[in-house]
Amino acid sequence: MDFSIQKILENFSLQIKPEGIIPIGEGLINTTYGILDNDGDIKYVLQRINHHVFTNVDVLQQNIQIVTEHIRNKILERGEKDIDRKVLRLIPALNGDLYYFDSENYWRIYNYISDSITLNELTSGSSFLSGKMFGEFQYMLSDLPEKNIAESIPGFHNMRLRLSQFRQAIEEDKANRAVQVKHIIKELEKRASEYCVQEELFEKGQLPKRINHCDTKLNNILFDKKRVPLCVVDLDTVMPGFVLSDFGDFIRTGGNKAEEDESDLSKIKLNQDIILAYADGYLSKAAAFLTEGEINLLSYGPSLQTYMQTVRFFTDYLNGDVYYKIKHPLHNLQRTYAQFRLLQLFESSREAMGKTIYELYLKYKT
Ligand code: GN1
Ligand code: MG
Repeated sequence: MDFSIQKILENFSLQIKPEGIIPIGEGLINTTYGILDNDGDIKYVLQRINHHVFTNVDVLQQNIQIVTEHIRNKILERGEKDIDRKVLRLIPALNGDLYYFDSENYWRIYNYISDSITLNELTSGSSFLSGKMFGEFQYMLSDLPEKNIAESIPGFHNMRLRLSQFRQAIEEDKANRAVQVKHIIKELEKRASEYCVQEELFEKGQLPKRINHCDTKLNNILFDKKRVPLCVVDLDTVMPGFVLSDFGDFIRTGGNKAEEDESDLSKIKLNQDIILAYADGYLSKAAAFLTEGEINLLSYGPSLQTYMQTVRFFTDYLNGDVYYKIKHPLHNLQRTYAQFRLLQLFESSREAMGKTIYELYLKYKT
């Protein structure tokens, strides 16, 4: 094994002798490895934290510790078994910190959820269970005081902030790219005020803040081999925000028949069965704790999250690809086009979705 990795691992107390390391995961921000035992099985997950994105690693790790403990206690109270496959566990460094800093990079280790997989495609059954999973996740955190959890990225899902970053990127035009993409700028600007609805309602005192996962992508749920969800992962962005984040982002990724960065736009289509199943599962949990105002907003979730993601990929393209990992020079632009196409599809199905959501709400409301 690489000598420098070995040095890092020596700073944690592990229950195995690490025999190897392999890259895992497809995250666009952090870099993730599996640590192998002498049978070649992954036993721990090692991550290099992107500290340009998460600038306060102490706050980040503290949040994760609080959230995982809170959820662990909830699951324990219910008398469930197999707890270590249902919630992540941070392995502290030998000095007691929740990470190890090697004078250049920050590293953390989690337990590995054994026999788990991520899915690229869902069935309605697994989508329903995923909706329950994220609804339950939000519910379990709903009694955690908002002040206990800091914003690991300030204003992460704040649409107003994302738009001001977008406008700044156009103005600075660091990579000299704005002139060729004026048509997209226009399309995004046209929708700007419509998608700041949550911030506006919050200001008027009509929308609460609650703790959200803020990255409820399909690949942030681990499933067992029978496609039953086991555990919610990628807790870096768990923070106070608005309800649409967690409802919307899953549908953005799970409800799209194509990849997030699909280059053939004709392949981008909504998977209505999957979307309906997710909404059904989510509302079966969320009807009990969301306000009626939040329920009425839910149909905005998929388009709002897709709009936000379009703006973010596009902003990074204009800035010269400084945030997301890219695989080729036009990758962020390709992602922008793919997400924009998806946005248009969600926009045209929003009204029908609103009706469905309300029916589901009535079905589950007690
Ligand atoms: C990033 O690294 P990953 O894939 O978990 C991003 C999310 C985006 C996502 C787009 C901290 O998540 O907000 O939705 O890419 N995370 C951060 O796929 O910016
Ligand atoms: Mg993430």
